[in-house]
This record gives sequence, structure tokens and C-alpha cells, in this order.
Amino acid sequence: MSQTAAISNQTRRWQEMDAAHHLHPFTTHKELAGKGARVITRAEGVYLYDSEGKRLIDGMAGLWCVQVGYGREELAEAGYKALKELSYYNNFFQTTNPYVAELSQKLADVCPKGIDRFFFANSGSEGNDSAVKIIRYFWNLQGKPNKKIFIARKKAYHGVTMVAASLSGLTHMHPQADLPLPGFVHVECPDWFAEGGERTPEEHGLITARSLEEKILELGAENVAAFVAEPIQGAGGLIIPPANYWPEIQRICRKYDVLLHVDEVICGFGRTGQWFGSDTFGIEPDMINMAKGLSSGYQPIAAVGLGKRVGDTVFNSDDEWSHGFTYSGHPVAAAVALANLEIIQKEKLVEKAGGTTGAHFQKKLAELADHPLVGQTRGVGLLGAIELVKNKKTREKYPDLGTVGAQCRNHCFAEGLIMRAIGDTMVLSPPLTITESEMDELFALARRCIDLTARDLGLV
Ligand code: PXG
Repeated sequence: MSQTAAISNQTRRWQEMDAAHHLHPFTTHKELAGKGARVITRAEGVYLYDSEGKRLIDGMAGLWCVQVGYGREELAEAGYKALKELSYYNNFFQTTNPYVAELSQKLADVCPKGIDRFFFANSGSEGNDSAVKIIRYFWNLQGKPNKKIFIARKKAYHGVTMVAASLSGLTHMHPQADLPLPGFVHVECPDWFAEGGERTPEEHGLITARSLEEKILELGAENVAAFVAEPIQGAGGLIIPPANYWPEIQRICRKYDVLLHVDEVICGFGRTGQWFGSDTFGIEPDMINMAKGLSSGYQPIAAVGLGKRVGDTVFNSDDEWSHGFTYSGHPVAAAVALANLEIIQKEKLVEKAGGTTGAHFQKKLAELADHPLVGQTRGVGLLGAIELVKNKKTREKYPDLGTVGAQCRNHCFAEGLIMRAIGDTMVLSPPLTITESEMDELFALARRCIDLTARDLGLV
């Protein structure tokens, strides 16, 4: 039997086991069972390899998370060492471990000003769930138990647990579980490209920021606990606010004493060219949520960072805080996260994302704007979006939103590129370690796949 045939049999076996027994995230299982899942078996640098030996350049760093690239020996060793020394112990009962203590100190050094106490969870969703509990507890301790309503935004993605999905404003996530829960409401987001019409991006930014103020006035500031938002909305379609948006949000939160919880799960750890999206936009959050780039995805770990006001209140309470996971501050995850942050610092990945690497990425991204199918390119740091449109001038999209994006994404897979389609918005978020020649390869493939999509549409 040839080696190719042997691999194919193995792939088929994995696909069969998978189809029979594995419930995948965000998947139409009927459709998947018909064709079988792609089996990814190996990854190195910015490349993934599937079980048939096909190589793909990963323009999404996994799910926006592999900052330092795949297959880093240092991280494997940090995990191995921790596994041997302290495979597990918890942080309940007045106990800690060296890794989580050092990770907490390191986070205090790199986080936005004032954020210097951390609670650890295992996913971004758990982080947001925990943040909501911390904020409720904070207002109870402050003697303002009526401040309970959370305001988030349309097209926001904050995760999938009952609370995180309630915060999320992607409405297709709600009906299957009868969400959002009571007490979670949504206001406008600054998606100028899709919704700005004749307004300038700045006009749209201001109007959408003021929808927060209107909602606070409607609900009564005495009932509003917090505003929750990503600096740049990721899964909602890489929505980059204009420069006047965040200062207005900050003003409104301060005026009405509404806490600002910033979800840095995608924007954190260099993605936007600074350590955090809050740094890029000059936001002063009361709390932040981090995951993904915290460990570059090598271990499941998330952290909620508390600023002084919330931190002092919670730390100075006489009550026991009744919250925490078996794996909060897991030694192995903390060891790997710590080693990951050391790589980010040693290799100056944040500086590069805000400097040479980011500049080359943005230059190559902007070159796609001349394509007849492209209505806009936009990006910050190592984030980029490409809008596929029917009419470049009016920004009109093709009917059945998402069809053209899916077509383009399928070409990408076939040609060896992972590029995410959010509706008809193509999104890129590669590892921060990507080299100039790898970016050149990535964008050459992206152009080719957009060309193939244009050909499908009969444009060329
Ligand atoms: N907040 C933000 C801003 C996120 O982007 C979460 C919270 C939840 O994290 P966990 O670790 O619970 O998944 C996320 C996750 C996509 C995609 O397709 C995006 C995410 C997750 C899965 C898919 O864009 N973001």
C-alpha cells in the first residue's frame, strides 16, 4: 500500500469517529458528517499541516490567539517542567504556586495603568462570567444593589456561557438557549462600513457612542452596573472605531458612574501594536478580560484584571469571595503563560506589531483595496479586514450575506491559506512572529483567492 493511501485510511477513520461522537463548536453537524472534518495534525511557525500532508498558512493564528507561532520549544519545556514539578494543585484554602504568583506580577507589569490584581479562569467566556459576578459583588459591597444591568453592544462577542452569550450581541447566538438573560441589554456599535450610510465614520462613531448614554438615561444610571466592550470588535467583523468613539464612551461611563469592563481577549498581548487595545485607544478600564494571547493558546487560561476601585473594594471585604474554579491559576497553564509573555517581551513582538511587522502587514493589506471586489480594507497592528462588496462606491453587499465570503474562504482552504469569513468580511490575524516573506506569501494567496471569487461571480 502506498503511504498516501495509508494516510487516507487513517484520515477516514478519524473522520468517522469524529462524525459519530464529537459535537463541534459552532458547526452544522449534518453538513459536516456528509463531508468529514479536516484533521489538523501538526503546526510549526505560521503553518498548519493536515493529516493528508497539506500545508496551510494560518492567517488567523488559530482563533486569533497564537501570538508566538506554533511549536515553540520554550513553551513545551515550560509546560513539561511544571508538569513534572507540580502537575496540579489548587489556589483555594490560602494556597498558591510559584507560577501563578509570578504570572500575576508579570501581568501587573504589562497591563494597562491601574490594572494590578488578577483572577484566573480557563477561557475567555469564564473570564467574562467571573467579571460579571465581580461587578455585581462590587456594587453590593458599595451599597448600591440596584446597579445590576449590563450594557454591551450589537455584534459583540464575549463568549458562550449563559452570561457571556448574554453579553454577546451576535443575535444568532441567542434563540437556541432563550438568551439573553434578564438584565443584559445591547446598544449600537460603530460599524460604519455596514451601517454608517451617508455619515462620516466620525459622525457614526459619535452617534453610536451616544446610544450608550441614551440607554443609561432610559434605564436609570442607578440601575446600570457596567458597560462591556471589546476595543476592536473581533468576531463581529473587525469593527474598528473612529478616534472619537472611545473618549466619548469613557466620558459617558464616568458621568453616570457605570463601570467600564474592557474585553481584551482578542486585542490583548500585542495584537493591536501595543500591549492592549486599551493602550491603543487610550481607554482607562475599571476591569479587563484576557485569554487567547495570554498563553498563545498553548494552554487554556484566562485572567480578569481588576483596577484600583474594584480591586480595593473586593480585597478589603470581610466576606469570603464565593467564586473560583478547580483549575483557577493551574500551575502548568500559568507556567506556560509566563514563558509565553517572556517570549513576547524578549522578541519584542509588541513593538514589532506596532512597528516594522505591523507596517508591512498594513501596507500589504492596503494593496488589496484596488481589487474590483473589495469595498474597503482596514486594520490595526496585526489585524486586518477585507470587505467583499457588489458595489465599491455605495458599499452595497451581495444578496445572501455570507455566500461570497464562504466562497472566498473555500478558495483559501483549497489554496493553502486560512482566512476567516465573517459574513462577506474576510479577516486576518496572523501570529505576531510572522516574517515579511511569510506576509508576502499570505497576501499573494489572499489576492489569488479574491480573484478566484471574482471569477466565480463573473466579474473577470
Ligand atoms: N471575548 C472575546 C472578545 C472573544 O473574542 C471570548 C471572549 C470567549 O473566549 P473563549 O475562550 O471562551 O472562546 C472570545 C472568543 C471567531 C471566534 O470565529 C472568536 C472567538 C472564539 C471562537 C471563534 O471569530 N473569540
